[in-house]
Amino acid sequence: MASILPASNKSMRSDRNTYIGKKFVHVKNPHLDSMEEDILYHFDLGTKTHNLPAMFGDVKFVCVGGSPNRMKAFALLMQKELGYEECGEELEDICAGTDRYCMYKTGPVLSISHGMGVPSISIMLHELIKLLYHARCCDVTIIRIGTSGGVGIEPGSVVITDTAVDAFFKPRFEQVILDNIVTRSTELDKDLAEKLFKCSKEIPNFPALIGHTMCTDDFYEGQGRLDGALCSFSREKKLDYLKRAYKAGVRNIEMESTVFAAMCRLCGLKAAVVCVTLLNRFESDQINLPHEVLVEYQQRPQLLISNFIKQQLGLHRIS
Ligand code: R2B
Ligand code: URA
Repeated sequence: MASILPASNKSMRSDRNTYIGKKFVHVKNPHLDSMEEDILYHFDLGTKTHNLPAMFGDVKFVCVGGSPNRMKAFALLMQKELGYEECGEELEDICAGTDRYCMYKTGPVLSISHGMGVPSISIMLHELIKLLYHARCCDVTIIRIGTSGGVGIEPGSVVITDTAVDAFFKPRFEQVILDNIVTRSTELDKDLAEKLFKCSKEIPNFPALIGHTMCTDDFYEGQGRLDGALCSFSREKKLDYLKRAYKAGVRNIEMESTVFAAMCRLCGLKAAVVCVTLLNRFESDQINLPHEVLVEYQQRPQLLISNFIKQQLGLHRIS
């Protein structure tokens, strides 16, 4: 597939994916170059049917989150905050041709849903990274905004992840490829996490902290819950596990951060994870917040990221 880097001008490149100081989103798949067309099946987009550079070439921020409604709400918020609403611009789901994921674009900000769990976000990320690559995007920041269970912290706290860890508290993502296990690093961009934390301090009464986020493959037994259809351990064993997680630096638990960190890191995207906690897992397993409280909590990561994006675009106003 065509490269935009002039082959002759090697002096301007510091490595294959950087050109005149710009960091391009890249793929690590030699087979893609020999494909005539790339169909991004779960987005209902493709390189022959859509002009991806024209549609997405200006994207600088990508926000992803589990629920389609929440990602639409985030897109509406960005539309308002970036002044696109006043221009009368309609918000349309770019992936309307499929009901797997939703996608909205407001100027340089893309908002996409990813569903629940590693397999769902992983499929979305493969296609998103290829989309950004085909569109020749550079200097892209990607942020997962979501919900989580807190470990030893007040419900409603927003955790900015420094490192995503697996259920053994290790900073790794294990991908089964053919019949091998390939282990990938889950380190996130520390500078971005610090910038987000600094930004959170500018919002009045905004409870935020930096900590490790544990990613599991299940919401119930996989997160040490006693209230699933199956449970094979005692309350004592559950509490012992959560205490060890806390001691290892874990402050919240969710279901996508390790694969998100691993894939974005390998493909040149600056990545962050920002999740609100809906409960303190030392206290309960069930989420029993009143609806209005749940809605307000879920808006917290959105508020932080919209302020951060405005700040980065030089439109800073805390709201
Ligand atoms: C957080 O919340 C979802 C489970 O309720 C899951 O997608 C996650 O990571
Ligand atoms: N999401 C999770 O994965 N776990 C929780 O406890 C709450 C939300």
